[in-house]
Amino acid sequence: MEQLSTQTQIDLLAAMLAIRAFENRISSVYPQQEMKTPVHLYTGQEACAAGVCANLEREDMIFSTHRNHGHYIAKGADLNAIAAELYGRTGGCTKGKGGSMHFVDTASGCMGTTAIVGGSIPLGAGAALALKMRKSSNISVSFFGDGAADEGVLQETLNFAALKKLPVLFVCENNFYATNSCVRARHAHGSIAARAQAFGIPAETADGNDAETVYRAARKAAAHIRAGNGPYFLELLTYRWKGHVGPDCDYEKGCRPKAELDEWMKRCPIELYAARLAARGVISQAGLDEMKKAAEARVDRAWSYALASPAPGPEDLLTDVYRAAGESA
Ligand SMILES: Cc1ncc(C[n+]2csc(CCOP(=O)(O)OP(=O)(O)O)c2C)c(N)n1
Repeated sequence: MEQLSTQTQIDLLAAMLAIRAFENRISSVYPQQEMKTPVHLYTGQEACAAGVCANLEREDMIFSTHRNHGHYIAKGADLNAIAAELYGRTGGCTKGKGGSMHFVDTASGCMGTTAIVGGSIPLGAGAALALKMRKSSNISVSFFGDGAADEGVLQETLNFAALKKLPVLFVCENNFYATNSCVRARHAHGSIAARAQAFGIPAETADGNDAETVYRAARKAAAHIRAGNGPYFLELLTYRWKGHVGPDCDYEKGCRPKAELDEWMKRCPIELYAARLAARGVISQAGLDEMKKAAEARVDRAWSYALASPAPGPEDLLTDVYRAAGESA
């Protein structure tokens, strides 16, 4: 198999390190209760966002869910603005009105995230329809979880996307849990990808903890879509390390077995990939340490920006809520 360029390998690792550093920072400061938004952490799933977004151009669009931070960081969203959003500050990407689950950064193609489970699925297809009607060469990506795959809207959207050959990539990050409900208690059939195949959409299931496997699968998918062949579906098998919401793990509450979490933590996507790059001679231990420091420094800068940003005042309550007459969208 052809080796990825050195730059691509480094970029994949750097994206995962940035996501991990951002999420770790949230975990460590969250107990201070300064951050009033709920947070759904992405820790453990970094290879999915990094591997998919490395194949996207800035003008390609992504749509995400309540577990959105990783997708936005990998797609190149303004880190300062998303950190400020977590604190509800005016410098936030929605001026502090959205919080963690409602990031928007259109300049980087991060079009929006929704806390309605399954909501990102039709949004991605709708954007793809617009791209197609405008004869754009860009594509759109819907990220969602295994729980969202249980919503009827997935089948409706798959049918429409296949019928209209929309330039949309569906990425289901199957982390085996929807809140506290395990996939084995919900699904009669093991494969989520098979649902897309039933509509004639090419689909594959891949190891979502292996950045290069995700990258190659997404590269194939993006090439298929950009060539005008219509939608593609990826099911990425992965695992979240934290509880459904907040910085704690949830095995203590009996939500899932600790042994299962331990097994997945042994397959940390970042450690796996860093070890592979070290074995290939692409990075040294010192190089890895430098990359980690650079990720921390980016997060430090984002936090300084966020905390220096003013909180909105009462006069901001009704701004940006409705579009004024004559104002463009
Ligand atoms: C339509 C709808 N139903 C239920 C909820 C409550 N809820 C929020 S997140 C979630 C689980 C989502 O699981 P999944 O799609 O697998 O994403 P994950 O949290 O694993 O990333 C549920 C049921 C909701 N927000 N929206």
